[in-house]
Amino acid sequence: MAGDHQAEGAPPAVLDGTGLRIAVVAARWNSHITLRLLDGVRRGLADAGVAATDVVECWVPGAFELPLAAKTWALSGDVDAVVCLGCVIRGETTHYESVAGECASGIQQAQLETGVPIAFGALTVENLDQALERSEEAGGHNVGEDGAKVVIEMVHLLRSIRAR
Ligand code: INI
Repeated sequence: MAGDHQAEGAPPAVLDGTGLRIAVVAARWNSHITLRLLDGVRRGLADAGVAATDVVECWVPGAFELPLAAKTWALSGDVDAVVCLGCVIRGETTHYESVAGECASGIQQAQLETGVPIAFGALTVENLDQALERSEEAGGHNVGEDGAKVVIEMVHLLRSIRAR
């Protein structure tokens, strides 16, 4: 999976999701892809031991709206982390750079301002084939599954830093 790229020699991530509460925010735009990413998140969270009852899912119109919903979850105090899912395809829009760029920087801004891990599980791709390649079924590459693992690792990392 992508999260393992160039990880040789580095210590393994802590991927125990037991007891963690996670919000997933998915964009309705290109939902044929974001639904595949959602499957990946569910798989990644379940594999890490996150209870299905500790996962809350919601939808926003498009990738541009992901940061606001994610920040609202982060500020709610109800969840330990957020995974954002979207799909922006360059060929399908004249404002690709704006939607993709604002989505990415908004998510980064939200996690920096709140201190709550928020995964950037939004695909920013050239075409549909690339989107399909990054949202595969179990055993294949799925950026949603990566996002699930990323937030679990980051929750543990931030807890260990704060406990020092
Ligand atoms: N939103 C997406 O999530 N993906 C896209 O590819 C896309 N395109 O092509 O424009 C898109 N646009 C909508 C945008 O996210 C907002 O919902 C809209 O601009 C209203 O704020």
